[in-house]
Amino acid sequence: MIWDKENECRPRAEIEKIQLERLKETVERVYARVPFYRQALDARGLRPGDIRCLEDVRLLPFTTKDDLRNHYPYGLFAVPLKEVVRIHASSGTTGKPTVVGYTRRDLDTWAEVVARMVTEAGVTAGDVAHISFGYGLFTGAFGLHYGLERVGATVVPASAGNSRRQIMLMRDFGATVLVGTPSYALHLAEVAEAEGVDPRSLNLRLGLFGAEACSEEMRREIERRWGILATDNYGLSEVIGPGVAGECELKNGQHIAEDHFLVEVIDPRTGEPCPPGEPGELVITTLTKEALPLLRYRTRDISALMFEPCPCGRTTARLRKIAGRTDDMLIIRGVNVFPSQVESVLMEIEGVAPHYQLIVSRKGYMDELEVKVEVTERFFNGRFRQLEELAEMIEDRLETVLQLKAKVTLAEPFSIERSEGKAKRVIDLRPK
Ligand code: DLL
Repeated sequence: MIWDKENECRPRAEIEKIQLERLKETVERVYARVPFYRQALDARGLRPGDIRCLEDVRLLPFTTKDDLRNHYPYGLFAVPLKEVVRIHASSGTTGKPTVVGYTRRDLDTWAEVVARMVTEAGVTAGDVAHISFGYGLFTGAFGLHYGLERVGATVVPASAGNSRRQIMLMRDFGATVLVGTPSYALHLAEVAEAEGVDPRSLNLRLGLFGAEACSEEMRREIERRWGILATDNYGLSEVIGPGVAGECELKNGQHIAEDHFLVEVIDPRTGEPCPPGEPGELVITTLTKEALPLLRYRTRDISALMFEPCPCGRTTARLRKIAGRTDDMLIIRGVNVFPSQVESVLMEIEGVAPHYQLIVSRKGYMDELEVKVEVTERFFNGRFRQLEELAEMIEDRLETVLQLKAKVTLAEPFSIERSEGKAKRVIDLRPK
């Protein structure tokens, strides 16, 4: 099923024509209404009329999370607060959150792009969708909620927390779709098993997972434990929330809502565009947002664009699975390490559970990486020598992939803290 054939299946040339029209409108709008952008364009000697083709987007200034923070809370809004009907915010790692606003039309757009995305994954009006994202300032729950309602699914706004109750509700209400973070989905499977409930015995057939990175191996584990099809979807609050891009049932890249978002891929060091298909930092310009239009927002997420036609019939460009963020990239003894690389190694090893942490510390002048990973119950009850061998084997494999020696610590089952939202995988103890 395709939710909005007209907008999802246009020939490439038409998509680009619409993007250009909307880009011009957006630049005019922010120049007239947002002093920050007027100054930034003036400083470059640019006028809105200078944008003549899509490539001209490169003339425009970038926007960063710091710009939003420096104009906390409403300084980049392009409409008076009277026209804003909803506020969300994303928690920063430090200090104040990043605040985003929506007009009535923005909320309508949001529900539309999420409706497309959930239909892509296979949701229909016949589904019962259990939302285990936390309701609140985070965009995940409300974003999925209104999109799922729009397609006519029966929405259960369970919110996060109280995992045993979640299992009961899913079972009693006959949930067919689970919405949440991939790490929480795994935790819920664990809780179900501990309660003596086989996750596969529930009615669940589909998972809509997003808001954090999830390796292919982790996805397979979720699919196996729950007996479902697990799809990945991507978004960020600054741009709208969930609904920017999502996988169809073929799980072959995430279709971008290109009539609403213009996505570029740049080299994060130089700011120059990457050659087509090459990975780099995603930079997103909103094309239809009213309350908070953003020019060239630096997402810090690393991915690549895919333009090959998808057999599902949609013609939109797709995002390759997010490989990590430019800022969760750890540099350890000069080596770039993404938590996702470690995850891929761990998930291939029998005897370890998909719960792990990367602990980075410094001894003298040397950075050290410790990978703490839980072993499964069966292994834990085994012989000491067997555990030692397991740790050594993981160390070897990590070294091959990371080109770096890491110390592996095996932890008891269930000893690493579970998260109900985004998992915290990295503990960096190095002095700043
Ligand atoms: O996480 C929006 C969202 C909610 C997306 C629910 C999908 C589902 P923020 O809290 O602002 O918004 O965090 C955005 O989360 O820049 C990525 O680093 C990361 N992220 C989001 N989706 C994915 C994904 C929401 N599918 C930040 N894969 C983004 C990997 C993701 N990382």
